Order: sequence, then structure tokens, then C-alpha cells
Amino acid sequence: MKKNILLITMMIFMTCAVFAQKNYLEESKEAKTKRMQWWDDATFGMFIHWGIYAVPAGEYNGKGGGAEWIMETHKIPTSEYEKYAAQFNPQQFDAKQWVSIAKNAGVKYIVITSKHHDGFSMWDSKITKYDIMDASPFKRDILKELSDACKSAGIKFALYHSIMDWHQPDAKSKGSIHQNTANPDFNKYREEYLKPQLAELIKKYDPAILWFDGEWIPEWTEEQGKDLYNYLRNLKPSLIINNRVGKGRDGMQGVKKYKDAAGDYDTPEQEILAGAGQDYWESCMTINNNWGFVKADHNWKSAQTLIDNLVDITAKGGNYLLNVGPSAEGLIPGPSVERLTEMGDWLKVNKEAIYSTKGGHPYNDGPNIRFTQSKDGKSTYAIFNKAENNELVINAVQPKEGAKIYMLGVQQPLEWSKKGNSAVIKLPAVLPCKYAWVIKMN
Ligand code: FHN
Repeated sequence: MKKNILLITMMIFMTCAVFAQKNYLEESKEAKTKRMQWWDDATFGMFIHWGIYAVPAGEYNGKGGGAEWIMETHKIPTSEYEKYAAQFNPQQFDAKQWVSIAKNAGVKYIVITSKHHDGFSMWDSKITKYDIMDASPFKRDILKELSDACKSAGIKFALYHSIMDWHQPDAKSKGSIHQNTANPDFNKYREEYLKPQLAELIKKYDPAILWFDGEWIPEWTEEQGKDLYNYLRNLKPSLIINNRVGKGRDGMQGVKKYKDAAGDYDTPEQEILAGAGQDYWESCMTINNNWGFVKADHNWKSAQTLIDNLVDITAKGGNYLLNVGPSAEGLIPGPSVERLTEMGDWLKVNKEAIYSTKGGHPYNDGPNIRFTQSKDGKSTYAIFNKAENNELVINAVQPKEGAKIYMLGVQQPLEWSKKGNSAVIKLPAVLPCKYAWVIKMN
């Protein structure tokens, strides 16, 4: 008798345990800090916008405009746009080569578009035939190849996923040009398409981050965002999710409009916070003018600008998510690779001032000096991109009398002196790198 009672009690307990969803919206600050640690230390990620929109490459019927937005920009009917899937056959795609480019650039995590607004699934999805395996001649699981290559190289693999979907009938906002059902049932799309695809992505590719976008549609609400956040964290407790999972993002400036907005970090886009960030934040930017590949877009940002951005963002306590838009052939454009290589060469000399640091307090000293700090607070790094008379004058931070001051990449300590409230540091005759240099002060 006693044995039966014990057995029944255990079964009830186990059943409750299985169905007891944890509420991660009430996660403690300590637990979140622990979960975000690798991301906070990583500082530099690569964004990849890749899809069948690479086939038109920013041109439709002889007219430019729209990269990953080309379906909307040119009001391309779904049946017309689907034809790009049948032309998408990136035979030069080599996941290991892409990951090697990222690793050499000093990138610590890669966020690739699993599904952008056009609704095309860049993986072998069992939920739809509108995917790389069934609708394209390529028939290779791109996300599987890339996630495997990332794992082998020690780079975190992550996914961008659009809530907005111009292909799924029930996802189409009423009145949108793509609407082709009288009464789209958004709840049906969310529960029977969006969530099952996300569960599939977590199970198959184990992403470290889910980077949501397209949350601005009228059908999506903060409540649905909170529900989705909790659903996903229960599937993978260590998952990191950006603040576009809900409706809490304040436009392109990307910070939370209210304290309990769903999502783990803020997402300024094509801009850098004006001052030091108050929460976890990541600035996503293009390397030219477009996210997706545009054959006519040769407006590449200089290596100087990209390194200045990385330094400014790091000094303000943020992460830099820099985008590449591969071609329909599966190649990351050469000018992107050149600039990423320059960033990697710079980081090889100066990584100590970037990875696993805290934003400086203050974060700057005029327009050309930024500060970061070691996590233990024992070292301050002054990162500068301009100096006159072969010396650097620092006012905002005062080294201790007699402190040894170094430049990263240079063996010998530097000569320096105090002049009033300034520290005047003599720079070495031969500098260890291009673009910007780091003074280390203990
Ligand atoms: O509409 C998207 C756009 O295509 C791109 O993905 C950027 C980068 O995150 N986000 C949205 C525009 O804010």
C-alpha cells in the first residue's frame, strides 16, 4: 500500500515538474549577470544578412532600391518573389571560410538571418516548404553548416529572426500589399508557425542568441513578446534574447522605453549611444549602406571609421554588431573582408583594451580619446586616434605619481610627466599599429 502511495506521489511530482514553466521574466539580477557574461566580454559580433534577396541584389525591373526589403520596396507579388528561391544556388558558399574571416577579424559571435521579413527559411525546416531544402536548387542546410563551423572555431552561433513575415498568409498585416487571405489569423501564425519554427531552430542549431526584428507590426504586442521570451527561455534557459522580442524598443535609438520591457539588451541601429550605456546594449551597423547584398553599393566605411566605432562603443559599455551582406554566389564581398582583416590586425595588438573590459568612467577625454577599464578596475586604457607633437595629453584621468605607463604592442614603458592637471605622455618613435593606439595606465 505504502509503495503505491509513494509511486503515485512521485508521478504527480514529475508531472508537475514537466509542466511547471519557469517565469524567466522574474530572473534575478545575479542570474542575468552570469548568463550575459560571455556576451558582455565578447564585445564584437558579425551580423550576416543573407537570403534569396541576394539574387536581385538591389535591382528590380531595372530599378534600384531595397536590398532585403526589395519585395516591399517594389511591391513584388509573392508568386513573383518566390521565383528568386528557385534561382538561389550559392555554390561558392563555404561556412568554414566565412567563420575563418570572422575569427581573423576578432569576431566572437555571428548572428545570421534564419528568416528575414520575406519569410524565406534559410534552413531545413519541417514546418514549411518555403525553405532552402525544398524551394531552392541549393538543397543544403546553410544554418547547419554555419553552426557546425562556428562550434569548431569557438565562435558563438546566433540567429536573427523576423516576427514580421510577408509570405505566411496569416502573418500579413491587414491592408499590407502581401495580404492574400480575407482574414489573416495572426494568433494562428504565432502559435502554429512562428513558435514551432523557433523551437525547431533552438533544437537543431542551439543558437546562443535569438535576435528578433520586425516587431513593429500592429499585430505584435509587448504581452506576446513577454510570452515568447518566457517560452524560449524555458526551451533554452541560457538563451540571450534582444529587446526587439517585445515592443519596448524606442525606435532606432533602440533603448528600452520602460524598465520591464521584454528582452535582455538594447539594440541601437546604425547609431551609437550618445553617452555611456545604462544597460546591456549592442549597436548594429552596416559596413556599406545596406544590410542585404546590393551590387551597386560600393559605399564601404573605412577601416578607420570601423575601428573608431568599435572603440567608441566599447568605451560606452556596448557591443558592436557589424554586418556583412553575402552575394547570391555565397561570397562575402571583398571590400568587407579587407576591412574586417584590418580590424582583426588592430585587435591582435590592442585586444586587451577591448574584450572583457568595462566602459570607462569617464568614457572620453575630448573627441579623440576614449577610456576602457579592466574588469578588476586596476588598469585604465586610453585609446586615441590622433596626437600632436608626438605626445598625448590626458586631462580626464590622472595616473598616479611614478606610475609606469605603457603602449600596447610596445615593450618599454613610456616617458611621461605631470603638467598642471594634465599627464603628458611621450609617444614611441615607432607605433605598433595603424588607426588607433592604446595607453595602459595602472
Ligand atoms: O527592417 C530591418 C532591416 O531589414 C534590417 O534587418 C535591420 C537590421 O537589424 N533591422 C530592420 C530595420 O530596422
